[in-house]
Amino acid sequence: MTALSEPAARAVPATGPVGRSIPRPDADAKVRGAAVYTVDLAEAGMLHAAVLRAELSAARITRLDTSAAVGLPGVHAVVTGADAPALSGMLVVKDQTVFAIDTVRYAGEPIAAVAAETPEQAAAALAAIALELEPLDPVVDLDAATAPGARLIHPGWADYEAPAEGFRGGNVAWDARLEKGTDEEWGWAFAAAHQVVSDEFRVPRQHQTPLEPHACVARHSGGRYTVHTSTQFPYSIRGRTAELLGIRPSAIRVIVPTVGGGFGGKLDAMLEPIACLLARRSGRTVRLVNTRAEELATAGPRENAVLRLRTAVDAEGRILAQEADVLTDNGANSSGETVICAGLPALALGSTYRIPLARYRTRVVYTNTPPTAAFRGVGGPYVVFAQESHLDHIARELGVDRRELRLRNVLRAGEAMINGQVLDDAILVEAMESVERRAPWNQERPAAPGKLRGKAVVPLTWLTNPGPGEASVSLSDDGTVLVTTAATEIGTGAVLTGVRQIVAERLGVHVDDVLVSAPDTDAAGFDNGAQGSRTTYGVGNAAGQAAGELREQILRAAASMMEAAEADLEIAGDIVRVTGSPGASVTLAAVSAAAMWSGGPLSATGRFVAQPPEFDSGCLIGSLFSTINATSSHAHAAEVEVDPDTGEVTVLRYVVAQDVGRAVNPAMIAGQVDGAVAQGVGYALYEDLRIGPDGQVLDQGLETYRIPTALDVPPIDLEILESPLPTGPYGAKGAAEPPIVPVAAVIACAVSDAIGARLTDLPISPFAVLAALRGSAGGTGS
Ligand code: SMO
Repeated sequence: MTALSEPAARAVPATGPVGRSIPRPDADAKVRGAAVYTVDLAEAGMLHAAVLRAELSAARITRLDTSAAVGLPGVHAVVTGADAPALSGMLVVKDQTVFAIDTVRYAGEPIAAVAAETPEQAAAALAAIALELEPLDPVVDLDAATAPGARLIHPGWADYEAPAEGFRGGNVAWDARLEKGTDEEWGWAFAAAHQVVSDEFRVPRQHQTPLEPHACVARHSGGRYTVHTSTQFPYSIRGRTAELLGIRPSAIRVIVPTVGGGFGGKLDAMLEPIACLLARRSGRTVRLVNTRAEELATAGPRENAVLRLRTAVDAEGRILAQEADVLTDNGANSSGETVICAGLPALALGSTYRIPLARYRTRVVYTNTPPTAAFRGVGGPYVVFAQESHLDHIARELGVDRRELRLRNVLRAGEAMINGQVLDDAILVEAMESVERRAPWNQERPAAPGKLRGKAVVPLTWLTNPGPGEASVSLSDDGTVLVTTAATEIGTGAVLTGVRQIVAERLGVHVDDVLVSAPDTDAAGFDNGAQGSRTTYGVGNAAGQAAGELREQILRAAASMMEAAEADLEIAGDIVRVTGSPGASVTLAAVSAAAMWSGGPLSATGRFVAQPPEFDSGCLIGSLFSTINATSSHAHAAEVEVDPDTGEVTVLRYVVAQDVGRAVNPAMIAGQVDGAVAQGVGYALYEDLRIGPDGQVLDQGLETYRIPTALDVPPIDLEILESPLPTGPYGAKGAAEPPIVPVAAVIACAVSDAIGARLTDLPISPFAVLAALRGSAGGTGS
């Protein structure tokens, strides 16, 4: 629930809440440590669960005997793969079971789980489980996994159910292609090209590292499960847990307490099926929380990838044709979003620049490593890193100014993106100009003695998740308004400020008088989750539509009470009054009471799903991601300083122009841009979730997995641009996800400019900088 309303009537604000930086109502409790997260939940008789995880990344299970563990003091339940044989997958290939059955496919894979009265008893029970593994040769590297004759990680891949059919086979879990242009056109473009430039890029895994790890508390009673969990997407938890347990989704109720961060990493069921199995077996409430080591080793990070680009350009640097071969790492199964996102690299490569001919192929590859999953921007940050570094390479080869090269190729409003979809509201050039006003490209700022300076600017088109959702709005007996939705506030403010502001604006009530229910799948209908910046946009649309209907109901009821015409009435704060005649009014509380006993309580439900734009479906093969919904335009610029003796990179200046359609709450948007740039700086310079040669995650804590701190992030100079989206609430588009997407690209290009050498791998560690400096005696110059 949001802040409680005050009982007294207050002055009506002169303008509505949309566009104002109202403070978030959850801030005080979060700052003081009073907010209750899933990790804080406790109840009498609650058991503590622990998971036995594989230490090898590839093995046959030759012995699994839990009998000694079952009899230990305080142990109430032990479960294994025999208790949960069903296959599931994140919407596509169903290749995952709760526990490894017969075969281990990644280090960290659950093999058994226990629930006991104390964590110590649970640990003792794990130690008493007899497990014997016969090692197999791990397949860890993407190129090795796709080489002819590679050992198959899922020999039975052909038998897996895949609700959407596409190309797959062997260690390729999914293969998505985009092909634009005939063989003849293709041959002509390469023959006519002034130059053909090729590059290969490699990026590691990046972990979302939410402060609150994955955590859940489950109980089973009356034939149903209730799960409190830290998630971005309660209906995903409900559906996937049910599939893994082989039961109906309606047998599971998911409730979401305060969430301590998600960043894409909390879209999937992970611990919930295990906790549910233990709750049913024990008849008790069961708590299961990841340790930080488990979080890093098993909670799906952004996938590592290899990208190979080859581009034909004319003498002025205009792109004639481009080829991309992208390998992304699914890890051992398809429990995360990596397969669904197989179509994304093609769209990300071709939604910012004019690319007349393209052959893009992305293969999502099985390896004996932990499954990968969504992280803010999904594949975008590495695709854009590769494309932008490649464009810089082209500019240097041709001797064309790097900013000018981008302006020559960047899409204008009305032009089509790579999938044939018209980019109708693009303001990419305006975004570049916004950045230019604040950080002029030709303004030379000298480096400190002994240091090297570099700069870069990158435009970007990004999307808003189009997924469905509904929200209900009701008028309470005291005249306040309750929004009931399964949409989840994961810390962005989208629910607690954005959606509330939209509802308050639509109704004409005080934003403080709009309360929002906590997500509960027994109370609210489907919502597609806090992903792809969809909450303010999609949930805002659904809740705004409901608020519009509720407004009509309120005015109708008030009109009959006041014997006035509905058209003459308006809602103003906590009253309904005759427009222009302040004396004649009734309170919303009185309207609620009167309506209650005549027509019944006042409430309405709104719903939204984006209608797909027209696009050229003929160019896509096996893509589950075919259109680019509710596009927004961006430009980022960075200036860096490099110490050539130590390889250290300092980001001196960071400038952002971001089109949000309409800024519903500018302060919340600025917060999202700050956070996204910080995560992008981490991805560019520090973060590398290291996988050893045998497939084990080497980083077991935040001592070695280096995320940025306040000292690493420069001040961010943001200009919010508004190119209103006709189908967005008050014109709003998604705002929270996109600002991470170009960060690694712009920093990498700036470092490359500073040192006069190309960089092809992330992160740009001091070692990488020194190696590039040494390898480039004479340099390519900038
Ligand atoms: S990776 Mo996100 O939560 O769309």
